[in-house]
Amino acid sequence: MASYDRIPNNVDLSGDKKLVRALEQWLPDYLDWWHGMGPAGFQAHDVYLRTAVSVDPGGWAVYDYVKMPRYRWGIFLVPPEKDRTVGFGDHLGHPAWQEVPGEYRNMLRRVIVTQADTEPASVEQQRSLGHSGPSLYDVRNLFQVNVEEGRHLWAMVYLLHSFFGRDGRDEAEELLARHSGSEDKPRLLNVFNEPVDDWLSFFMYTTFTDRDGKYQLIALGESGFDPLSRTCRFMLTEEAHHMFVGETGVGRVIERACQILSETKCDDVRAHGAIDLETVQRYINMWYSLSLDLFGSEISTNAANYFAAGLKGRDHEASYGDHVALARDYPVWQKPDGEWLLSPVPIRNAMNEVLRDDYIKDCARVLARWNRTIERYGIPYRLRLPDKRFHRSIGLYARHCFDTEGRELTQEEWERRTSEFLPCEKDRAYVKNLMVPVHNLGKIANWIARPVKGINGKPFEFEYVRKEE
Ligand code: BYC
Ligand code: FE
Ligand code: FE
Repeated sequence: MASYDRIPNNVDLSGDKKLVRALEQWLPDYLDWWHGMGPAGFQAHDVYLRTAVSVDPGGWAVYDYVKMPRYRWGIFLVPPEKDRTVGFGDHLGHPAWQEVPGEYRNMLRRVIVTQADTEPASVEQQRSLGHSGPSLYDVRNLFQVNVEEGRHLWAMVYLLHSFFGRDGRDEAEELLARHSGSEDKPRLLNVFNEPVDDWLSFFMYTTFTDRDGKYQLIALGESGFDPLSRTCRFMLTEEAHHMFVGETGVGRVIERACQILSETKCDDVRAHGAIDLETVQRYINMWYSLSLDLFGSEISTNAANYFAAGLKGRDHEASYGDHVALARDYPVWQKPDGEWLLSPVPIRNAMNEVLRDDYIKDCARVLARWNRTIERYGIPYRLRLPDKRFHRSIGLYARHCFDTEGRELTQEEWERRTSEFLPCEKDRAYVKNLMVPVHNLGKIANWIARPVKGINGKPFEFEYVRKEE
């Protein structure tokens, strides 16, 4: 495959002068954004990073020290499938589109822009965390996630530049102009405007919010617009690492609490400088519920239109018997006459809920693994996922209050009991207080257990991040 050095790729960039020109114009703006909004204070450090260099299953990545602004952000799509067809919706069985179908141009642009917007948003949200990393290993993982989210932005900008002409170039600029938490130009989806300013939040975010990314990418990986599908399927290979960082990060916080509980026979974990399981539960409640909002409304004509058009499918669409999905209903909690009931909704309109339910099952598997750690220490505490109606701000439940069991509360009860469910000021202050950097070789903060192994066969003691000579 032809290569073009400045931007590693498998899309024959060197043969497409117009696209190269568009990307080269965008590149300096991207770098300005990365310097201004990317990881603060570590831009000149050497970081032991993996870089995507191809799409071969066994060898897509190389590991080496890199200064982040010089990371080689590449454009990779999984190889095309011969004679691929649209797998669902009204165009089932038609050849997959290699160009944007005119009638769906706006819809597609909107989905791609929404996906794209989350990638730089996450980098902005996490930009200050390097200063308080619990170990060099963790700081390296943070930066790995950050550069890959940067690459995911490249992946979407490639689609905008290649297939949407002038509009696409304007959208690509806007992606660098909106900022997480900004008053006048915020990011598009709510969670991406929340601060992520402590490491427990970072690990929750990479567990729950990146996992929404996984499910949205799976759904877009089914797309009948082939370049989008192929781009998203390659992004998923990187997403696995982000969720590894989250799940093992929270897992090590839990492990540390358990070590203290069993070594000291004292149930005041905070007295020993670690994070108690009750606080972990409240952080789960918060980040899980915020991430559930990212699937959109339970009943959505947008979702029905995306499905009908063949643009956004279900998780493993091929595993379903019926890809037209016109004849079935899907149960959704509704309150038709004063009582919450699972009521049927035509399944196309419930596609957001279908995907959300698959996500919920995946999250439940993560919690089961965390609980196994607690069980191993013989501690009777168990972590749980709250009900899906708890603490929602998008969709049918947004105007109601629920406890974590899904019992409806009055506004007054909710206000009185919030600190039972969600991290309160005291929790946040406590966690924040623990966030002091431990950047000496082989050392780790007291509130988190060591990882079982290092990166790419290196030991935990490896110098994953080092200052320029
Ligand atoms: N916040 O029919 P509805 C990732 C809006 S994460 C604010 O419910 P739809 C990553 C909606 O735009 C994956 N607004 O929604 C993770 C609409 O607005 P308009 C990102 C929201 O369109 C970590 C209105 O409410 N990828 O990759 O079916 C680190 C009613 O719309 C929200 C995608 O999201 C919200 N949460 O579904 C880095 C995939 N939810 O039209 C990266 C692309 C809804 O009234 N996006 N609204 O102005 C989509 O497929 C859909 O846009 C959504 C929403 C699933 C997000
Ligand atoms: Fe991403
Ligand atoms: Fe991610």
